[in-house]
Amino acid sequence: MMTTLLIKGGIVVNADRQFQADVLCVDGVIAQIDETICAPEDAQVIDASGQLVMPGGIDPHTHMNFPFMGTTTVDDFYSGTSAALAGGTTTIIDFVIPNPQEPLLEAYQKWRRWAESAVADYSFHVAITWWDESVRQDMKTLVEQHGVNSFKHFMAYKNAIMCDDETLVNSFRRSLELGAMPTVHAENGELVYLLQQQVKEMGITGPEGHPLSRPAMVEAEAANRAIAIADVIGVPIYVVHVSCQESADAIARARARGQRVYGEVLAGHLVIDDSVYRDPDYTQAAAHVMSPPFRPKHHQEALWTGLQSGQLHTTATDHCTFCAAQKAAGADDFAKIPNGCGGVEERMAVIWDAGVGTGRLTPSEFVAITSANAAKLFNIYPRKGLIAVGSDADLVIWDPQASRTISAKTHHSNNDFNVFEGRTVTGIPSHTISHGKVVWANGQLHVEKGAGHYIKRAAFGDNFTANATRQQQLTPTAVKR
Ligand code: DUC
Ligand code: ZN
Ligand code: ZN
Ligand code: ZN
Repeated sequence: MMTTLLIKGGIVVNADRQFQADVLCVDGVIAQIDETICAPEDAQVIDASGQLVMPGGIDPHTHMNFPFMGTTTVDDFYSGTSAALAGGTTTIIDFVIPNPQEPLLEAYQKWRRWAESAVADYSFHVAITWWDESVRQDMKTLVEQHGVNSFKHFMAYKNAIMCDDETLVNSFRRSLELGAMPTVHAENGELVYLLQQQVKEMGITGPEGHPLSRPAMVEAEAANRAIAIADVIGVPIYVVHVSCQESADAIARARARGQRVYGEVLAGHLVIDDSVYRDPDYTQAAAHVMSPPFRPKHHQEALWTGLQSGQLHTTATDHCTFCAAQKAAGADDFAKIPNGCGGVEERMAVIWDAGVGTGRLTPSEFVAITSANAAKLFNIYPRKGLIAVGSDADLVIWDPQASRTISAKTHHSNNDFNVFEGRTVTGIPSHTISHGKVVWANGQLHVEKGAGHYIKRAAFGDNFTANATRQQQLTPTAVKR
């Protein structure tokens, strides 16, 4: 059946410009954008006057249904993508994370099955957690047959999913050959392990030990190392959840030398600081345990200026939800608290409120960092991340005047906690449209289990290189003797 939706009277905001226009969506695709469009027969019409019409958000970093640290996240793909849509995010890029020795393709198929309940579009980065010839082969199959164009490397989580340098080097080289973007969780896992033991020897076993074991320098070391490895190999690199000034500086320095390095910032790191770990209530403090941890306040300014200046590119959430009962596993040892916090529903409104609402960002810059840049960096632009004829009709109608107060009592995640609890945000979605269908309107979800599509992402082409001139400098010439 044809579905026709006309959005009338709003201001279309793309990353490059904004203009007043009506938007007609037919069968899941944007069919027409014009100053005035007359409603076709049978069209559903939304009056968007006084509101902004933006590309639906893309959260390039979530973990739904993730088995991690002895338990599994409370959000599966159904609840997690429902929450996403309620917050204006219409696409997530989640992670396939094989256990060491687990064949990549088996892990990938497992995650694809788990994601069949998704109500919004989704895609997968695949983590490289171990190395042998089969991994090399499976990376090719994933790129060429399954639309995976990015691989993730955890530089932390020793004795679990951590990559050593040998695996990083092998995988970065393979990524370059295949035209796939290597991404890193930058924390030195060896140092985290050492500091966890030292902090516990000092008698600190509560959640306040978590940030002490993962200071900014631990992140910066890994960010610098990953960037250097990528530079030598000649492959671009994307650093996930940049949380501190030192990592942001490492990225800016590399970019100033001409290297292609990209940085992602989490909504939580922009507005929450490390005082949460000193809350006397264990449940409150443990609920904020994620890695990298929330940082002393001054780091937030570095993240904002990175986004404003274009040195940092995307925003995400690392949505990875564990409830109070799961967080209780670390009551006697902070290192056993399952790492992760939510945010997939709150990201857009929190960043609008703290970014556009304060004058740090324009609405177009907001679209860039919440949608368009992720679409470009992961090669799904302009299908996603743009309001244009032929693009997917994944849209958010944004009411810049409306406010709401965030609470676990009203959010759509299965979690019993919300790290943004009590925060009142101005600027929220009145409608979310996924595939030309209204899936969120005036506080109500209208979702259909399994309606989300798996999004294949093509490999990058011939100009996929960290920096061609620098690679030429590295090309050796034998000395004739
Ligand atoms: N950090 C988290 O807090 N959770 C999931 C994995 C990660 O890197
Ligand atoms: Zn991570
Ligand atoms: Zn993550
Ligand atoms: Zn779709």
